[in-house]
Amino acid sequence: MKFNTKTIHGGQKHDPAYGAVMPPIYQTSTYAQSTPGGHKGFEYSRTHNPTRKALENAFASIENAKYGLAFGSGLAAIDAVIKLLSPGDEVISTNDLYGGTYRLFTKVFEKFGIKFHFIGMDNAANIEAYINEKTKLIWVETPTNPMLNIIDIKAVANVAQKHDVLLAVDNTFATPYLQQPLDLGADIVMHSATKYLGGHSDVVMGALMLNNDDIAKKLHFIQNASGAICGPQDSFLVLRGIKTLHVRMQRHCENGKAVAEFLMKHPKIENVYWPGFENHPNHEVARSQMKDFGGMLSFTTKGNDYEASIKIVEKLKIFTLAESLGGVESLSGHPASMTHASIPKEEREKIGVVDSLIRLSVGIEDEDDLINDLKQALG
Ligand code: P1T
Repeated sequence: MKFNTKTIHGGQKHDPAYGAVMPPIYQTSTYAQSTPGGHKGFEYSRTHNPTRKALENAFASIENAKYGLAFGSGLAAIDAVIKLLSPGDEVISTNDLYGGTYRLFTKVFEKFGIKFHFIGMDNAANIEAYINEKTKLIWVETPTNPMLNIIDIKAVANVAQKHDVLLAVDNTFATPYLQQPLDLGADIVMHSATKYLGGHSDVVMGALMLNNDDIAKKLHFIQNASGAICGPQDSFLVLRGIKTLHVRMQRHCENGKAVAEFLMKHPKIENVYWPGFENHPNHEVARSQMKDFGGMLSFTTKGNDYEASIKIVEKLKIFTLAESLGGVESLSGHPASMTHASIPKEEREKIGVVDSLIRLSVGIEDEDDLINDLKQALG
């Protein structure tokens, strides 16, 4: 089955009770048993729920995975992956990543004796210097949030395999429409399904997809034991969102390109970070591992003018100033004070998250309206 069919039918069966085409919302915490253990495969909704199961099957299908797991948020999904580790283990992570992931790693898990190295991974060869016998996991975001750096998944996977280290890829910005990290050698794919998979800014959810039986068993255990699951209503909404992922992504990419090219030519703009530009440092890698360049981009104003940047986000009308991304509507964000405020200023400035940086999640509205909105705000 090809991707555009999988988004609609992947892993799905019509409901056995009445043939409902859409999976019903099984709004139940528990299931009747005829005798202890005599049930129809479902006993308690933290462990399993038929609506969540339908969604997890869809998650697996769109990432070409054997297993899919749904969590109450993207961070809950990441939390489950780190719980595969033990005190003393080490993780090598990209240094440009969602602020909340950085906060989870440094403020929650360092306390439990897990060590994190945050490094630039533009060149996969950088990673080997940080690998030792305690290294258990490499954590990659690509494209990164918010600098849109591109990391060569295949090259990192080669390093991970050579040293018998797990590779997890946060595929939130790209979505499986653009890139499928498991096919490139990653062991685990993670999503903030809050973003493009849900697609309508109405749900907070996380996803993990993988092929390895043993790791899947461990993650299912953690999902049930820690209990950070999502409810059936939210499962239904994300399942519905996934059905239009391919058409939404196509438009996100078209509009993203138009906005990036407009900003690039604007006299008040200094830098535009978008992997579709030929002078983007890893443009060729993006071209080879992604189908298109996505709907996310960041930019700075001339002279790194903080005041000017704040004025722009205040004046934008169609782009709503808000946390999050990946919904049908366009959003603007100021990473330094919003999504990446939990990263110390010196650390974030090293990777380019300066005070004038604005991040855009380009939605699927009419391209002309989006450009005109930016024109008036910049004017
Ligand atoms: O918000 P949540 O569903 O828990 O997902 C966390 C997360 C993980 N990974 C990436 C790449 C993300 O962008 C996020 C969430 N990001 C935002 C809320 C944001 O505005 O960047």
